[in-house]
Amino acid sequence: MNNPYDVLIIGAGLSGMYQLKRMRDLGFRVHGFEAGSDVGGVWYWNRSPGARFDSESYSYGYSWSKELLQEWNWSEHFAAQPETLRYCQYVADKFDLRHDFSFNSRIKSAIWDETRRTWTLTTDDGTTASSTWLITCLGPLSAPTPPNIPGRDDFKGEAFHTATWPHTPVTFANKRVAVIGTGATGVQTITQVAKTAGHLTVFQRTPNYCAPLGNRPITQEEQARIKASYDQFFATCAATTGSFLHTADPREALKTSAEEREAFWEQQYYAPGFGIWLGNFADVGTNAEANALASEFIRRKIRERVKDPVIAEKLVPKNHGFGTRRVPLESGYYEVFNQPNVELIDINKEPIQHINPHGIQTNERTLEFDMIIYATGFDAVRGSFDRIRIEGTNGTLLQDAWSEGPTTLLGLQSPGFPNLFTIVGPHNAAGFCNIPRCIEQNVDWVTGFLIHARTKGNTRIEASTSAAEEWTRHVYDMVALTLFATTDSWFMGVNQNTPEKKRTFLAYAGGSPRYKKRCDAVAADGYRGFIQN
Ligand code: NA7
Repeated sequence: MNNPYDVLIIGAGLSGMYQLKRMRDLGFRVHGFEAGSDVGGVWYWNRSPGARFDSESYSYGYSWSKELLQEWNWSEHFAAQPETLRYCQYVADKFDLRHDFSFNSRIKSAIWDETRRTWTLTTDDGTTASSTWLITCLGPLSAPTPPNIPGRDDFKGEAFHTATWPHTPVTFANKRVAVIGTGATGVQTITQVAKTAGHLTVFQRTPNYCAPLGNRPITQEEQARIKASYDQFFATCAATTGSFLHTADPREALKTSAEEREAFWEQQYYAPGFGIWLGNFADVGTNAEANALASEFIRRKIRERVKDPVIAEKLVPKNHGFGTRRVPLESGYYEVFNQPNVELIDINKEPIQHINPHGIQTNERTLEFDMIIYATGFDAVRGSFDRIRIEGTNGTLLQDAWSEGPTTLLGLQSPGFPNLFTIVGPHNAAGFCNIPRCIEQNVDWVTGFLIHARTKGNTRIEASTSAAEEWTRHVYDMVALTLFATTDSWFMGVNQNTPEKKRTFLAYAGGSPRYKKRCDAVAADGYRGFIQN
């Protein structure tokens, strides 16, 4: 029996949109399913106040259409969520992408049939579709985790997780607002909510090393210069570790004089974007002593910006090193804590006991709120896979196959799950990347493989166990050269609200150029490590 589709895609974010376009342009019969009511993925869901890029806008958009690059005008160096969502919608309109997606269709299961060499998807309303190839474009941060605080559902006021923010306007004026969580999203939300809230209470578990974003509008002259420089921007991104416009300074902090270090950090701290993190001295991410010096610089900055030394001390990270978690970029975050309408609660000292209909009960106080905002993050990378029943050969569930940590080949396939490709899957460089740059690499590589299969007449591709084990070892070897594993973060698959998940590194720390080189070598060698027939 013929499949109605050659390729099915789950997700209409930046990966799904591009993957669908490539498949359709090449004449594959393709269809996509998306849980949201429109395209945009992360930018469709995360409408929380202050949500915006930490990548330079012009380094983020798709690179594959020169016409699109010239047509689209980013208004700011780091665009806000509404503009990025408009960008995704513009792309969908321009290339007529919605036509081949079913929206409001959350996939519940994906089942492999070995005899027919077919994947069958079932949506939450019972619709089914089958194809030879299945490509997941789920995004690494799309399984939100509201906190497991007793009584959460009893709260009678407004309550939102930042990743499922309402599509209708939310106001904070004269309201008593609580924000739980101080990761990148919490930092953006808190800064924005503090502007108008009657009173804001921030519940913090772990303070982060935040640094100024340095955002500003793009002037007309800059716009012209940006449009003339795209080739150069993308060439720079292709050569840097994380595909950002920033890359490590070859000097080492430990071999640089204290004055020179200080001057460099001072400049990088105020420079726009990730310069202070990704453009730091080469040893800051790998050597604990160098990292301690950089951490101390940022701690000093926090103490300078927060007037009350007791509050400042609560905001100073002490249990991990600078840059071992993703650095939240901010626009006036620390100054928020100088405002009389803002209170910071360290929940290590004053734990939340439960949520009641009117607010939050800590071990010391009963606090009343009109609104509670959960900025409590995601079940990263694995979570969106685990929320679908994905059944491979012999009925094996992907969730079980990855329970001790994922085993993948290039982060793009897992043994036992033939014909399933995972764009931005675990152990893929895209998890550590200025993500559209790595999405394009992932999509182009998978597309090349499917063209190869079509040419050869192959209808089954499966990562071999030995090749996947070798890649997984390499992933762990690479992260061991860095300081990332020294702390808990979503990179390490740690989220307080998913205690059942094993702590395991989920990205690839070897850098995008090394990753791409490896992918290209595998392809050049007839897709070595993949069993094809
Ligand atoms: P993150 O970075 O995972 O941050 C989640 C925050 O929520 C973090 O401060 C957590 O504290 C806190 N959290 C989580 N669960 C709880 C509970 N139960 N109680 C109190 N506090 C809690 O997610 P974000 O959305 O901010 O950012 C994710 C990425 O999106 C970011 O890296 C950018 O790439 C954009 P913890 O640190 O675990 O102590």
